[in-house]
This record gives sequence, C-alpha cells and structure tokens, in this order.
Amino acid sequence: MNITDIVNRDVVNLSNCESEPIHIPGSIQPHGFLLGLNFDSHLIGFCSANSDDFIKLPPEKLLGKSLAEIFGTNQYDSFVSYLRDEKTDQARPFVFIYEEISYNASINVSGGNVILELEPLPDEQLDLPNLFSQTKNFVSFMEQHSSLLELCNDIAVETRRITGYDRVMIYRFDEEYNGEVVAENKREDLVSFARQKYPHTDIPAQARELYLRSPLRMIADVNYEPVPIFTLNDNGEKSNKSLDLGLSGLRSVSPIHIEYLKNMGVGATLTVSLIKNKKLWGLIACHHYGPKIIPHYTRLAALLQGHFLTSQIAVREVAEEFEIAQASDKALLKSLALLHENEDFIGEKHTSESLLNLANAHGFVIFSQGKFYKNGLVPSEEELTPLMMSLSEKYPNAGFHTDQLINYFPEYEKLSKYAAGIIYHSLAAGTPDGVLWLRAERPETINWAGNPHKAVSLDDDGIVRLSPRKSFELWLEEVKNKSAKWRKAEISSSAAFTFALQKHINFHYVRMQENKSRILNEELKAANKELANLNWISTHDLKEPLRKIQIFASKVLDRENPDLSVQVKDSVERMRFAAEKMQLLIEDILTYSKTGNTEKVFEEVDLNGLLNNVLDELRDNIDEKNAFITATELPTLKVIPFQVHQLFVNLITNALKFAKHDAPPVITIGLEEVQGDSILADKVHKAESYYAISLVDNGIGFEKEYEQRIFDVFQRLHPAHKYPGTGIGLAICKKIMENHKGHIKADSELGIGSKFTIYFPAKPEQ
Ligand code: BLA
Repeated sequence: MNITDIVNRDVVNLSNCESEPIHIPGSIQPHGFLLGLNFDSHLIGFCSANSDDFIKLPPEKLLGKSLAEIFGTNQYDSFVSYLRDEKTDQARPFVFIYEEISYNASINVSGGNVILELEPLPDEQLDLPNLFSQTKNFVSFMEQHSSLLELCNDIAVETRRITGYDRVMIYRFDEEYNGEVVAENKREDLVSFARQKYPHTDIPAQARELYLRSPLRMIADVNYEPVPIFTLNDNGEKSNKSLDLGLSGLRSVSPIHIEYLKNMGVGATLTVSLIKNKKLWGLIACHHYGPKIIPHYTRLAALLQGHFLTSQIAVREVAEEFEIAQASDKALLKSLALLHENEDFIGEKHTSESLLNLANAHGFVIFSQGKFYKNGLVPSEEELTPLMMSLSEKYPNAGFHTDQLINYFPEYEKLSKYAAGIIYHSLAAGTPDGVLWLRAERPETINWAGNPHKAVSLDDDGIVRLSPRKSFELWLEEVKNKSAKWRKAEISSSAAFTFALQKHINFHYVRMQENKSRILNEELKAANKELANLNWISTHDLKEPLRKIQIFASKVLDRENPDLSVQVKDSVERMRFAAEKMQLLIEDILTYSKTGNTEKVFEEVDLNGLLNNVLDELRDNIDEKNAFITATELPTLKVIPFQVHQLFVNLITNALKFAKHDAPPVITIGLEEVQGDSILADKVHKAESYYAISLVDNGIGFEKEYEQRIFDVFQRLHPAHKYPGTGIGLAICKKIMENHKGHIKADSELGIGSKFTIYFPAKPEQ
C-alpha cells in the first residue's frame, strides 16, 4: 500500500500571510484524530497520523477500509442512520466505542468527504452543562442591564466561570477591523488588556472569513506538534489532494498565529465568533497560560454565550441608537417649530440650543446672503469664509459629513479646534449659502498593544523576521483633528432641518417680494393722490397768486409811471414774464397729469374737421410765421376728441416754434396705412393695421440720438431763451398716443427738418 500525507508545506511569512490558505493545512492538532470518509462509499480516504495513539491502528491499517471493519457492523449501521437523520448536529454528537473507550465524533461534510473528528470523552461520558442555569443567568443579565458594554462584561464573567480560562475578553472590531478589548474577566494576578487596541493585521481577512463559517475554535496547546493527514496514493505519484478543514475543530492553526500567541505568553485559546448582520462584529477570546482542553459540551456552552451575546448586539445597538435618535428628533421638532413660528428665523432664532442638539454639535452656522449667523463654538468669520466657499464648490447639491475634515481639506487643519468634524448642506446650489454643524476636536489616546505600524519586525541585521509583532508593550497613539462620529439620526435630522430651512427661505423671499410690491402699490396710490392734490393746489394756490402778480405788473407798467426808473420797469417786466411762464408750466403739468387720469371717452371723430379746428385756433401763430401747411384727406376714427385736439396743437406748435429763422415753415400732413410689424414698438400689435399720420416740417431738426428721449418730461434739446416752452408738450403727445393704444415716433435730421408720425389702430378694440 502506498500512502502519502497532504501537509501544506508552503512557507508562510509576514508578507504572504494574508493569503495563507489556513483552511487546508493538511494537519491537525493532536488532542483527537481525524478520519475522512468518501461520501458515497463510506470508505476511509483520509486518516491523521495519530490514529495509532488512540485506537492502536496506524493510517496504513485504516485507509481504504470501511468503518464497519473497525467499529463493527452494529456501530457502523447506527452511525449511517445518525448521519442520515441527525445530519451533523453538534449538540447530539455520535459516540463511537473502541475497546471500551468512548470517542466523541464531531462530523462535518467537506467536498466529497464526511469528516469525523474523534476525541476521547474526558470522564467516559458526555457531560451536559446546566443549560437551564446558563439561560436563567443570561436572562437576568438582560433584565439588569441596558447597555451593551455591561452585557459584554457579564458574558465575559459567565464564560470564564463556565470554561475556566485564565482570561476571557470581548474583542470588538471597528470598520477597519482593528479590534479593541471592550470587556474582560481574568485571573487577578494578570495584567489587564482592557481598552487595548490591536491592528487589523493581527487577524487577517481570510481568518475572519473562516470564523464566519465556523464560529468556535480551540487551540489546546500552542506547543503542539501538528499531526499530518494521510491519504492513499492511488497512482503512485505525489498526491495533490487537499482536504478543506474549515469546519473542523481539530484543524491545525497557522504557524504565524502560533508564534503570535507564544510571543504573548499564551498557552491555549478558545475563540467564539460574534456575528452581526453576516459580519464579524467581534470575538469572545479566551486565553490560558498553559495547555487547556475543554470537553465538547463545555465548548458548546461557550458557544451558547456567544449566541446569547450575538442575539443582543443588534437589539442593544439599535436601542442605544434609538435613544439618541429620539433626543435628536425632539430637538429637530423644536427647531422646526421655531422655524415655522418666526418669520425672521435666521435673524432672530439662529442661536437656539435645539439647533445644536439635533445633531449633538458644538457649533452651528448659517451663511445666507453674505452674512454669517453663528451659534455655539464656531471659528471666526475669516476662517469660515474660505471653508464655506470650498464646500459649496465641492458639494453644491449633496449633503456632506465627516468626523475628520482634514482628510478632505488638509488646508483647514487649524479649524480643527472647533470644526474637526462637520455636517454641511448647501442652501442654494451655485451660491455659497449653506449650513454647517460643527464638532470640536476630541483628542483620543489609543492604547495599541505594540506599535501597529510595525507588524513586521526587523532583527539586528535588518532582515525581516518571520514573526508577528513581538512587542506588546503599550504604544500610545494620539489621535488628532478628529471629532466623535456623526450618528445616522444626527445626520438625517440635520438634512431634514436644512430642507425645512430652504423652504422657509424661499417662502420668506416670496413674502418679501409680495410685501415690496404691496408697498410699491401703496406708494403709487399715494403718489396719485398727491397728483390730484397738485391739481387742486395748482388751481387754487398757485394760479391765483400768479394771476395777481400779472395784474399787478401790468398795472404798474400800463400806468407808465414816470417815477419808475428803467431798471425797475425792467424788473417788473421780467417778473410778469416769469409769472406767465410759471402759469404755462402749471397748465401743462395739469394737462399732463389729466391725460393719464381723466376718464377716457372715445367718440367717432372726423380728423379733417378736428385738424381744421386746430389750424383755426393756431391761425395767428401760423400767419405770424408765414407758415405753409398742407394735409391729405384724414380718416374718421374713434378717439378721445379733446386729447387728439391737444395732440395736433402740440405737434403743429412745435413745428412752428422750431422753424428755421431764414425760411418760412412748411408743414406737410400725410397719411398711410401700415402693418403693426413695421412700426417697431413694444405695445403695437404686429398683426393689426394702423393709420400712420405724419407731420413733416423743414425746421431746425435735432440729432438722431434724441429720437427717443425727446418724449420724456422736461427734455429740452434747445436753449430755453431761444425756444421758450415747458418741455412737457411731447410727453403729453406720447401719453395721448398710449391712451389710444397707438404710438408716436420722431425722425429727424439736424438742419433739415423733423418728421413726427402718430399711429392709430385702424380697428380699435371696443
Ligand atoms: C488568528 N489572531 C487570530 C485569532 C485571534 C488573533 C483572536 C483567532 C485565532 C484564535 O486564537 O482562535 C489575534 N488574539 C488576537 C488578538 C488578541 C488575541 C489581537 O487574544 C488580543 C488580546 N497575526 C499577526 C500577523 C499575522 C497574523 C502580523 O499578528 C499575519 C500577517 C496571522 N492571526 C493570523 C492568522 C490567524 C490569526 C493567519 C488565523 C489562525 C488560524 O485560525 O489558523
């Protein structure tokens, strides 16, 4: 018979231990022996070298045989039915008896093999632990304590009581799988490991992966000699068979880890996985300072402690998180109430304590419309401004939070005193407006057991030693620029508040606009009222004294008082002239204000007749200037007669006034029908047709740039002493055309003449 072992002899060192295939060592620990049966034939395909130590049969005598040949047909038959019925229930192990010695058989299926691990029973009997008292104790722990840490402590005490290890620790992982001893129960003389932290490299990923599958391991003696597993070498060559021992309790342990334990001075261990949401949350880690084997059912009792604790982790964590969430929620509701009750929340209520409490922050800042509103502990505005800019650029839409701002913005390290951690939300994308919750730096000292950065140690020659860290001397790491972590509830409360604040700001803005337009409206009304007053004042208070001045002046001058000196006469004459001008101005202003105010009564009017009336009215002026006026046939239109009358008066008076000195004025009044789209004015309907009545003169004209401005009130293009007038006439014309839903336009060329065109809708709306 040709047999061979399946020991994995690949050399493991610190640089490849992350990929060490710890599930297929090809060897076991010596406190039991292993048989691997072919799943179908039940013939022994694998056997550990130490079978001889237990049943006096070496692998050569076992490989290729049936179990019936070794243990007899009776035991074999009941084992086959056990395999069929019980599967591989650890709580009901199968017991083989060989030469009056009982062996506890733990069974698992691996690939095409059924693996049997046989350990002699300590007192020849399966010692059932008192499950009732264990459970009762656990229930009382649950009732006594609310915090998870207190529960961990109780579990450590209870596990040590049940198993008798020198030290029992509850070891908890952080996100990076660095571990911390969060609870410990130990022999009194031992140094405590409580609160110590160990780097994630101490338990590599493939080991953690394996501990999810197989939740309990025992290393009975770190000084053990691994026992090779043999198999038949069917074809005479070197076997490349392997056996997955992932679920086997006897599996031989990684030599790196053994060295680690030796460095720690530990003689034996028991480890139970604590699993939450399919992830390794932590371990119950037991140390003994000498070899230690505990029987099957005691191991199961330790496993049960693990299950107890596991069952409570999620519940307790959720309960603790819930408590925080409730407090944060309460503060959020209070903040929202303040927001709803205060129109100027930002200005008046930004210092409310509830704003800090909703995120358990030390500081809070709103940056809105170029102003900071600060609450609690916050950096200066000079320091906050660039931070706010950076954040709004990097996170214009999404929220952002961190407990270590310098990881994202190293340039703000000096802000860590107050802003080591932040929650940020933009208030309006594309602007620097936003909100910030701040947490101050929380300096922390980590008690690393040995320098975590020196997982690999160099010996004196500078050669990498194939051993884990030898030194477990405390290595204190000061953690800086870091705040406490933001919890889910705090993050979501801050988001909820920001959302409400955004709505509040928008609402506030709309209300402000409404307010503004209401005030404007009121001002407009007041102005209109004032204008009406002006009418009244003008007639009664202004016109009357002016009339008196004029009469008085005329009297003085008429009498040709010889006593009056030429200067006095001149002064009085000027006074009379000024009064006359003033009266004209008042009348024009009145007309202007009336043009907008008076009720507009439209009537069918024959514009030819209307024009004739105007020309009659201006007859003296026309004759005096020797003016020549021609007009084509004008239409009959629905207009406000007195206004259109005024319009023609103003336009013709203008043409007469701005005539050239050396040539008599020639004024031509023409008519055309045009489409709205040719007019180029805002309020004109493009699709409607218009009557375009033009007044062309040969006067002094004006420069093109004034073609628009000329219609503004008090706009003068020519010096008043040469061309007297109030500067309101054309503004009145414009207003009249607006009243008629029409338009007025000026075209002119300096020194050539002007053309005024007035557009009336051909079919005015009713
Ligand atoms: C496994 N390392 C482990 C295990 C623990 C630790 C608990 C599980 C195995 C067990 O003992 O049951 C680490 N044990 C600790 C720590 C404490 C403790 C931190 O009691 C603290 C009190 N180990 C290293 C380095 C490597 C390494 C540097 O320190 C490799 C680079 C490897 N650790 C390693 C391996 C295993 C392991 C490979 C798996 C052992 C196995 O199951 O075969």
